[in-house]
Amino acid sequence: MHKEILRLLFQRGDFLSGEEISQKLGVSRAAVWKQIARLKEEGYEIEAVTRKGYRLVGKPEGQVYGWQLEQELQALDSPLWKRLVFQETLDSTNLEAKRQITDLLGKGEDPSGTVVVCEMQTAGRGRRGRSWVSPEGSGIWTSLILRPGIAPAKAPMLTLVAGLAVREALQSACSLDAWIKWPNDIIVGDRKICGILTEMTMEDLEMTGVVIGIGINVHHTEFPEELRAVATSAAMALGDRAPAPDRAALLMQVLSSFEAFYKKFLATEDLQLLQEEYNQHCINIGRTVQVIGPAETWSAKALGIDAEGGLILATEDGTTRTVSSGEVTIRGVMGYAR
Ligand code: BT5
Repeated sequence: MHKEILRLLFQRGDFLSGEEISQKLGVSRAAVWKQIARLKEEGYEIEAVTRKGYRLVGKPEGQVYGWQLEQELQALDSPLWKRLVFQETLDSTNLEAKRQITDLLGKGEDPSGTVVVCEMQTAGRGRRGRSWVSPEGSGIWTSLILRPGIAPAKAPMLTLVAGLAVREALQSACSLDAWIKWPNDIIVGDRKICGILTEMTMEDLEMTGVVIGIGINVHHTEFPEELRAVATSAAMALGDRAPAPDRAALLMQVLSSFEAFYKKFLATEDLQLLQEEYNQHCINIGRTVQVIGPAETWSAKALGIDAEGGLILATEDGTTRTVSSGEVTIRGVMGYAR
């Protein structure tokens, strides 16, 4: 029952009388009082004022993250993002998104516009079987479900659309000087703050859905040894300058930025209208990069992306070559990105 009281207090956002709570839940005022005491013991700060009632003033962030997301998604009132699936723990939000697609299509419902979010992933995934470190409460672990009605070969371009959205959101929500590292990383300083993994679901050679997985490090103050040199979080990058952003607010910013870029993508079904903006914010452009292919590693200068999201490179022998994201990995010559 104490969680019910918490939900009521959270939804009200102001004072709620003991009388009203007891009526809503069909319990005595004394029972309400007892549960309020229990919530306080669990770390919730609840103000109690005679004749006004109770008000939630402070909360352990993680515990109300799901409700907050639900409310803020409603407030966003977006024609694109319509449904939230929140779970404390998931293997991977991308896997859950794929399960949602199968389940909902099986019931004749449309899964597009679903936003899957969790507090913690036990099997967070990167590309090519790599793993994504996603501890509890530290980041935004989310997967967006879309059914754009495009050819499957065009779906990887949505990684770049999402990259633009995350970069813009980090800049506008917390003034972080964020850059895109082609094709799927967001970088602050020379370190990775976000990774994006786009996957498709297929049935009988038809694409039934696209899942855009986004992991943003927000509250981390440290990383496992193997990531220390390459990873950062909003909290670490901001340091004493500002508090880390509220995860729900940052995610809403990502969703609304995505919506605007996605509209432009759908207008041409490629990146023509986004190419220029992408190149402006892509850290690799104008720099020499190491291109790591399956058989060889070579250096080239990155000139920009083409309308399909491929990276156009000026090679050392003076020719121009375009590589696709499925084909190569790139690194800076000095460090991870630069
Ligand atoms: C990515 O792969 O960068 C895509 C990561 C996508 C994660 C999201 S979280 C929500 C959704 N659900 C999922 O299961 N996945 C998505 P890739 O480019 O392959 O980079 C993976 C590499 O990044 C790893 O091999 C590590 O070196 C590094 N890495 C792992 N966890 C990290 C973290 N939290 N922060 C920065 N780097 C990390």
